[in-house]
Amino acid sequence: MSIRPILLHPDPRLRKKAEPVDQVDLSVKSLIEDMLATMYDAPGVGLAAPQIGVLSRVFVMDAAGKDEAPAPKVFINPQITWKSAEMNTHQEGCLSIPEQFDDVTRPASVTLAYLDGDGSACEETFEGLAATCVQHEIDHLDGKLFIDYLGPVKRQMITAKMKKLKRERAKEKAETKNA
Ligand code: GNR
Ligand code: NI
Repeated sequence: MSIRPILLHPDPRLRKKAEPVDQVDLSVKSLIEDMLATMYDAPGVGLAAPQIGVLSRVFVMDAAGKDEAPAPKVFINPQITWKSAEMNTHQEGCLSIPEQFDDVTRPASVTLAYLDGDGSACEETFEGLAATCVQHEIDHLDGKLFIDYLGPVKRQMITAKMKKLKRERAKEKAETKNA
């Protein structure tokens, strides 16, 4: 089990469509272990495989509250089979776009068909933060980021900030190596 580096926007791997998983084998189970460890370490409410550079249709989520027991959930090949007409606006953030938050409006409730970590077929309806999160994660599997829902000015501002952050991180890394 290992904590993997999370890719930061802009990165071409965050813009690709991920491929379906054809078999929930040991390599997929190992990927899931790494994704859960990486999500809890970050910490985040969810993490999609493309965020660690793996272009497979897998995401993990734990939407339990602070005072609740951990509730790790695994989603393989998720598909939205129903969306509520009712919409909900939630402030979103993303581990690939650190420290940037903005409101996104999405269906308030969605039903997903997916395989769980054992490869069993499941169908489940989500609401509240979990509904927002599963839609945010499925977007990652399609190369989409929450900033794509914002206007072009906000999106470009955030992208410019991220480019600067990435330059600073690269510089710090070079300095520690040369120290
Ligand atoms: O940790 C996360 N919190 C969050 C808050 C509101 C809406 C979506 C999310 S997902 C995010 C982790 C992440 O980037 N997942 O891809
Ligand atoms: Ni994200």
